[in-house]
Amino acid sequence: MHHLRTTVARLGPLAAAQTAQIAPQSRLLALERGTRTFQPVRSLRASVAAEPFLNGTSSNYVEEMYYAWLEDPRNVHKSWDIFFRNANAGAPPGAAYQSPPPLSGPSDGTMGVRALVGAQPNVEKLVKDHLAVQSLIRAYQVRGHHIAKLDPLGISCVDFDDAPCTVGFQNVVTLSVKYSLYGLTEGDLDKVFRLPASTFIGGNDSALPLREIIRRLEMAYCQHIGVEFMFINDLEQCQWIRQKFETPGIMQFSLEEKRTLLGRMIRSTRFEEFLQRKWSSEKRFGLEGCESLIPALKTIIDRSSQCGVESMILGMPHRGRLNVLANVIRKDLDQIFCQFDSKLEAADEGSGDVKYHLGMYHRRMNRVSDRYITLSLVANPSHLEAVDPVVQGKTKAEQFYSGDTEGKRVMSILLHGDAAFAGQGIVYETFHLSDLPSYTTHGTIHVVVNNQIGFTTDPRMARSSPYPTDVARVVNAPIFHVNADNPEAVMFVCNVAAEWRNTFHKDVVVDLVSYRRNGHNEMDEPMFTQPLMYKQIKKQKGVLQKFVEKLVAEGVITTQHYEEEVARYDKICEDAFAHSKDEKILHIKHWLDSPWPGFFTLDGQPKTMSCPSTGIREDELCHIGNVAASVPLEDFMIHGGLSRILKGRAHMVSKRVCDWALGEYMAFGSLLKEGIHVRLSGQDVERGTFSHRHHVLHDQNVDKRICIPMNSISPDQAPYTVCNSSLSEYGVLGFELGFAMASPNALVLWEAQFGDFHNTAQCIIDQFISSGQAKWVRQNGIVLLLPHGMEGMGPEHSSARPERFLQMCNDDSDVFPKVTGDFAVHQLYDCNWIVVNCSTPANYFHVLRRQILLPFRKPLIVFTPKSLLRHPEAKSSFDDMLPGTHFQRLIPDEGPAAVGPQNVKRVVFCTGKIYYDLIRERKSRGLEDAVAVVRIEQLSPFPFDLVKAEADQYQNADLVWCQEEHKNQGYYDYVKPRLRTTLNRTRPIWYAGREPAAAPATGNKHTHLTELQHLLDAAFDLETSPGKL
Ligand SMILES: Cc1ncc(C[n+]2csc(CCOP(=O)(O)OP(=O)(O)O)c2C)c(N)n1
Ligand SMILES: [Mg+2]
Repeated sequence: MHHLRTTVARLGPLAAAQTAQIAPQSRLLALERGTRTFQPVRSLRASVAAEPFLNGTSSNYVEEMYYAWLEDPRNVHKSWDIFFRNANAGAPPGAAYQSPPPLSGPSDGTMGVRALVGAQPNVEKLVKDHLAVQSLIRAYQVRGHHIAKLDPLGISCVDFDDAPCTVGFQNVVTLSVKYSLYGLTEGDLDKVFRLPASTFIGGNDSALPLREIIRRLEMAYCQHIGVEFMFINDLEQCQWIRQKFETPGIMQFSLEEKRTLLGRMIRSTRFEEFLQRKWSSEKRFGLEGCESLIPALKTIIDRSSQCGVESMILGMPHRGRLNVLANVIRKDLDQIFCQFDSKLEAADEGSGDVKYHLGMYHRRMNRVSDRYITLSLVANPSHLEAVDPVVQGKTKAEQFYSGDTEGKRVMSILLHGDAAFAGQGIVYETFHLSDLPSYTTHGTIHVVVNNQIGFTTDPRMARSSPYPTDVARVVNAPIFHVNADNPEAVMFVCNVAAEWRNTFHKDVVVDLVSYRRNGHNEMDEPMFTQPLMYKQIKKQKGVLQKFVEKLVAEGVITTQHYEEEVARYDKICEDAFAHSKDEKILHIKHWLDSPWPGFFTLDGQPKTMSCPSTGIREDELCHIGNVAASVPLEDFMIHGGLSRILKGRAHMVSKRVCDWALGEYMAFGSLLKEGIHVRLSGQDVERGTFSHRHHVLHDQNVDKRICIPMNSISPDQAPYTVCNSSLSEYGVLGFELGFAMASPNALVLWEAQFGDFHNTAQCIIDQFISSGQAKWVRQNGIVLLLPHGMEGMGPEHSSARPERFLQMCNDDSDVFPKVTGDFAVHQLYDCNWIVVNCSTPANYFHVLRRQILLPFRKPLIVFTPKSLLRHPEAKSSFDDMLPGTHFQRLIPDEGPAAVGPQNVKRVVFCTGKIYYDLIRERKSRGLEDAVAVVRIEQLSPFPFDLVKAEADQYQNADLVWCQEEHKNQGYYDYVKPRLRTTLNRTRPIWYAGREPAAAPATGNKHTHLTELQHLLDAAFDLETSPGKL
């Protein structure tokens, strides 16, 4: 409507014929631009009040008339013709937009504004009625879901008072859909009205009586399905949805479809009943009250498979998970049942996990599509919704590896609980990844098990939005609410959802409005907190029973057929139960969600227990270095500052040295050349927060023209992906973890802008990265790059919180390990993750390459530098990166102290950047003979063997641990017991560092420097021993 008004306002002086040539184009343009097209803001505020029929829902109709008139003034009623001519002639709002002229009036189009006054009432009513019908249709499309019968209990607002949050479907009902509000009367019900192009209720008819219009709209929008979609900006998408729901007779199913649906409902319902009979006191988070979830998922899978999808990756919470495993993924029932046997011993190492968290991978034939499909359910922690971005990352990776650039073959399905979907911020973060080029999975189907309760909290206290699904509106995802007590309606919306995803490749939400028959788990008493709701639930007939009665009444099945089907499935369960007793041992490996074929031996072990040298040939170093210094595209104008950086790189190559950025380039480039995909993701990683990386070059003259030299290393290299992420940590780290899960043959790195920001992704770190292998026997080689260092920048931006990562390491602080064979590799194999703080570019280069050259995968946490990126001494020679070289877990002192160890009075152990402060101070004090500085580069697993060798070498020296972090932070608590164990408590070890503190660093630069000097004084004052560790 704004378009009409502004067009009228702007083109006022033009004649209608002239306008007609211009307007259709602008209309087309608006359509083409789709969701990102916004109409210009209206400038003439005064006329809004003066032209009430141009507002709101009637705008559609008037706009249509207007466009028809623009094409040919004879297309519309004379009254409209004159109306638009007057508007174009510049009639002032108040006068021009009064009633249209009478049919009998002057009709040559030259009528003046005054002639509009005194229109005949019957014409006025005709126009108004048409407008009203348009508005009515639109009102149903926009708000029909408010009065749809979505709640199977029918009580959703019964006990909802006037709490600030108006939740519950009845509360959002608006009377505006009642025709009387539009000035229509009983007498108009049998009048025939033309239907606009924005509705499909007519089928083949272009006009219908008002009574029938309302009936059809009620059928489409106000029964057991509530369609929320009119906020979508794209007109084509809106039309598509209207067609799917409004076309008369569209919601009909064949007998076969109904019987299949019944079979699925029987499985879903009887499975829960079986578990309840056998293990009545076990938690299983049953599906009772939302049994139609199973046919819902199966419909989505069938339809998607018919559309060509071959692999589906699912993420879901506890509710109904065992049922999904049994009846959707088709995990063997005996495997599920033996999980209930607490006496079975686990065959695999690690903690394992409870049965409703485990994952699963299965390939099978889909009977409906006759095509093979792979289904995987990703294992997840208890933390609700945390798995969402992980599923998306894994899906993206599978799309990437299979060359599925449009998401036609691989897709994700995410299940949610109503309380978690509304409450957890990660849902929002995940939605915001959905349309970003390097993160999109080309549409996810979300299914919400909306049982109208979360544990003991009802929606009035759980959210501020009417629906639990409102978060999906931010990405223009259509939302299909459906009463889950109507399995046919559920199946219908699931079909539409699958078709939507496979047509537009955008997210869609199915909201299964249901209830929870039992307490939160089977042991819980729900009457404590929801007495009225549960009184109603106790009266509620089960959905299967209702459905069977309906089918019997319709003559689709007989009671006998139903009973036979039930008996057949019950027998399947009983047989599987008997079989499950034969199991002697639990294999968590049978629950693996992401197998890596060929990477391990057949029994799942690493193929070797050694790691080759991570060095590369000099010519390769030179070649990669030169690529890093070049702009491989012709006529590509880069920024002058960048030219200097590239020249600097070329200079370094000629001098056979690397700085940090070049070391990283060498690692990435060489792996790419060896066919390993490298993916670096995080905020501003393309350039690098500290402007050191510059992996994406931008043409200074052409918008969006970029060049990624890393992809020009060799013609048969693997592709390099470097992507600036959305401003999210939790979502993006979860995504990259999922990406790394899909294949062991990729180096996947997530970089935090500053290390401390990782704490907003803490759940991914705690629940997945540090403990994932122990819980789910699946390995992951993700790399976290966490800029860290006390540089006087204040409490924030300083610490990546090494203490937290170290506290979660599983190496035993009190046991000096047996040093045999390839100890370093064995130690890595046994650990839950690797934590390093490299002090040289070469060591950083090696540790990145080692990630891939190891015969197994472990997460790698790297504390990365900030000022060291440009520190003149933090450079490495090519000699340290050649074949035969490797990652150094510990770097011994190589100066005068090491030459005469017997003269050394003190050994200072340290890690990371403080090393450079220490050697500067040592030099200025002339203590190079007397003090050895030893760098522990791999903090965890702790290099017990190498630390011991160093301590043994300096028998006459006292030993100091020095760190720049506060004493209650950094590495202190981790290294202390390990140093003591290494020294077998025969020698004391002292501490030089900052005092304990609440904040990671001071905000005052001067204080920072003073603190630094104090700790250096403590490290080098050989007369006084600093405080004992
Ligand atoms: C992040 C997180 N916070 C709290 C919990 C504890 N918790 C487990 S289930 C649950 C209620 C979930 O409600 P809803 O999402 O509606 O799922 P439902 O159990 O109703 O299917 C809560 C609070 C959790 N698992 N995860
Ligand atoms: Mg719930």
